[in-house]
Amino acid sequence: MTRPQVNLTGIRLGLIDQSTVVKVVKEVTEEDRRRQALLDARPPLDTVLNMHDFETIARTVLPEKAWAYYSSASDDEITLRENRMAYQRVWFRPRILRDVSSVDWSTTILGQKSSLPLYISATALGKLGHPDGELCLTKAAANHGVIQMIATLASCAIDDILDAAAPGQTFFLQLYVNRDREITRKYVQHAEARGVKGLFITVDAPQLGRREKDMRMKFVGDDAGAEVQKGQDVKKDQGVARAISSFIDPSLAWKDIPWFKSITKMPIIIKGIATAEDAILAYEAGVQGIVLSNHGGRQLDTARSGLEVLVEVTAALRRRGYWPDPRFEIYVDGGVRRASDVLKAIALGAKAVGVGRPFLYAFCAYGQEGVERAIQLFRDEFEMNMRLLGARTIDEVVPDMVDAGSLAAHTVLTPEDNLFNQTYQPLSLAKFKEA
Ligand code: 173
Repeated sequence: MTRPQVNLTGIRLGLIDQSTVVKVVKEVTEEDRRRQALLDARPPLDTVLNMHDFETIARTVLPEKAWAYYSSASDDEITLRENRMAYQRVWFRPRILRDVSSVDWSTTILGQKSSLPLYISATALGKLGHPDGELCLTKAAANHGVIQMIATLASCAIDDILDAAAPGQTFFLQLYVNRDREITRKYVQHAEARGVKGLFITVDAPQLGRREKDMRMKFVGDDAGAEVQKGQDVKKDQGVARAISSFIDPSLAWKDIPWFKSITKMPIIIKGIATAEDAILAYEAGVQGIVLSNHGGRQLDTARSGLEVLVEVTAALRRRGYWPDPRFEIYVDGGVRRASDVLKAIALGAKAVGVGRPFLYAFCAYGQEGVERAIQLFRDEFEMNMRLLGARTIDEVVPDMVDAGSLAAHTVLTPEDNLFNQTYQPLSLAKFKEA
């Protein structure tokens, strides 16, 4: 079959005649054998009980380079860990005797149905961890009514992802803005024409954070790179991420927002807001939403957690009379591992949360089935936690159900999160050359 090829640009690059494609048979290496043995020894999927399990299994079975890229965060990885800790500083105030025999945790995100109050957030380079890459997410999301945000730097081409979709399946697009705006325009318009329902413009990466775990693994080129960068010359000595990020435009500014509105009718969401000041500017710019995010701790280290920023943002928007406003949705991402985390964010005003690494690790460890299991585990946790919280619907998850009084106090001691501490891999220091 001949099929059109599309890259970052969304431009059709021409047709490939499959009869001209030379098949290369790869030799099975010692490393391949070692990895296969690890894959064979994975815990049975029904013994995987939470997102931390997926993370630790992924860490064991992934090639070192892939693990380093996915798990790394910037500088001392303080924000990476704070994203998790912030959830521990919010406590529930559950209500009782409310007849919780039936509970419903479905919602809408940008007017689109979602079976859970979360979406699969964008993560790059899925094929470093699984041969099917992001398609594992697509197929699992289709079976469970979950929305997938497609990453600009996905290993799979956007059209391959959309071609694999079930009828009516919902997608959002995460966008890195190219220095060449014509490329961005075509990419965005192509996504819209193919039915993508929301444009999440990433604004927290004018330069990529230094991720030392990743940088210690020199980028050795293979075929799992981002589809969008195929055929381009990339810098290979600074880790995977830096190697492929040079096209991102650091000159992006508020003045560019009207241009995005002029090229698409998709709702526009600004991803990477970290202060009330910028949330106000976003509202005034007339976009449909914001993601309070520090990019999974991968950009400015010691930036605050999205959850903490959420409290500041809703208060500031409310003071101005901007919020609540059904035309402006607020999302949070970073550090979410449990349905209870999601419910805390919702109680504090989030419409939904983004979950990135946990789904990535689920497919690195078990492919599509792993993602389906991860979604099922979230469902089970929603059912239990909503009953115990006394909320029958997502609308009943209200601010009075949480005590966030300690959230901004960064020194409060809480019981340790043992599962997270076991999966978290401390940074390593410089190594001497072998004698
Ligand atoms: O977090 C990332 O790794 C990321 O978003 C990215 C950005 C540019 C190139 C590669 C990855």
